[in-house]
Amino acid sequence: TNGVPKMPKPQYDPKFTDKVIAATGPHAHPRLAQIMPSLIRHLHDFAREVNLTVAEWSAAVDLINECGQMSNEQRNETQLLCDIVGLESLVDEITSKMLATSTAETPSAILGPFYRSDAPFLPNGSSIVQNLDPSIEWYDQAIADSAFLTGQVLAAGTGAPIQGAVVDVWHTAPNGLYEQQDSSQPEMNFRGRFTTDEDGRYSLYALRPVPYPIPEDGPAGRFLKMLDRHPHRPGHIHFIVSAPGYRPLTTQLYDDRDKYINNDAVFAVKDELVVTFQPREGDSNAKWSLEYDFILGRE
Ligand code: MBD
Ligand code: FE
Repeated sequence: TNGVPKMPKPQYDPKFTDKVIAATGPHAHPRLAQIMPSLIRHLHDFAREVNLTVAEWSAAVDLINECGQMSNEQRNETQLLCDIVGLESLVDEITSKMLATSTAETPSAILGPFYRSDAPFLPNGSSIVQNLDPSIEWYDQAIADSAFLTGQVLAAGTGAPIQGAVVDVWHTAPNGLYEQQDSSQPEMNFRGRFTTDEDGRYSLYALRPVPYPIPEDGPAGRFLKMLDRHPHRPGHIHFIVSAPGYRPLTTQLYDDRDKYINNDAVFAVKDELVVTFQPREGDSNAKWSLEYDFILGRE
């Protein structure tokens, strides 16, 4: 194809990779000693397979450096770079398969780059939608998508409700922006932590989520464009559900109305996490409702 170099197959020193692997010392960190031979072998095989040039390797180093430079506690660009090559989803899947104690557990999904660990604790039945006002450009959509979310946090195996579990939830505004990406939103908008009652139940008002493009204003987005890929994620609501004695569950729920449900730019959708919002009658605060139980595995 045009502009792409042909691939001659030079001969390389067959002992080079073994020499690099053998440089690891006897007192190396044990897990690193276990995994580095594989990483080195795959990296070297990859570089030889594609005849990676110094210019290309250097461009990759620049890309990763640029990701690191623009990362902070509110946005993790290196993580986003991993997301678009499916690495965060793959690692999440490996981890949950390694640690699951029961097939009943709610499947996990990736954290993503926009989590904030210090969302406010709010009472059950309150709203994570702050200062909704008709002057906001997406006001009408927020009303049309207003949703009541409820469900129980349950123990895998016994199905017992877990009292005092924390449901940490976050999603974007109808403009597709998380509050820290959008100076017009109040601090911590669409974020909150809810503590389950004696029936293990949480409840809150939120919005049906909208599809949105992952940020294209940084190196990860530039890379996506170079791959001729779209940036869209299906509408999703993030959750971290935690309780003492149980493994914390990081997951996302996806709205089945979404056209990107089978075409997620970061490859995080799982069938069990796709939900159907139901029309809600007799509640002036919500046009839709969703009931979803989270099932946690033992630590
Ligand atoms: C997101 O909002 C997100 O949830 C993930 C996983 C990646 C990029 C943006
Ligand atoms: Fe997200």
